Amino acid sequence: MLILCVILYGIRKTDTIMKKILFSAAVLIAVAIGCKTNSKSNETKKLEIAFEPKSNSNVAGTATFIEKNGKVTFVAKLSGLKPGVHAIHIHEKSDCSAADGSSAGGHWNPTFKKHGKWGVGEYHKGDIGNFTADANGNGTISLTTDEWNIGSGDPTKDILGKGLIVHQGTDDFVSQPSGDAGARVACSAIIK
Ligand SMILES: [Cu+2]
Ligand SMILES: [Zn+2]
Repeated sequence: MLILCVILYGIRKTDTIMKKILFSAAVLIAVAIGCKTNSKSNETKKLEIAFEPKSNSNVAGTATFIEKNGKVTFVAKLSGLKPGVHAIHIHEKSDCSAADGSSAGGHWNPTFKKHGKWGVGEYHKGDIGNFTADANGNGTISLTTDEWNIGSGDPTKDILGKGLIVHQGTDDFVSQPSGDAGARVACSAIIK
């Protein structure tokens, strides 16, 4: 009887250990799957585009959009500008064919708001704002936002198929519909 009990106890103990091993394995597999799923949503998307001069300017430069963890970091580097403050916006079309850049259309405004300044009242999704070109005509602007993404297909966030425009003048953030920023001196299609 005692021997039988010892054997039964042994089996139970082994059973418990087996359960623990199986449970640990299940946890490990779950964590592994979780990590894999996570790494997929953390995937980085990168888009680098070049500006072409418009309105008889000599403006050149590049812009990069990097999407990571649900946010897009945008950096534009420009040269050949008139020293001073210039507006930069995302416009509604990726068509830079017109000599004056007008083919890119108006400001990208998928949420049907007024033109303005980000974070202050109403603003267009394309209202990046102003940046300053130094005495040599070089300027840089960067921002990180969760209001954009690259290629999700969500019309209120997806920047693909739009156009990036740099202006001769300054965005006053008030004038409608585009901040009275003047001629379009550079254009870049936001496409892959
Ligand atoms: Cu503009
Ligand atoms: Zn605008």
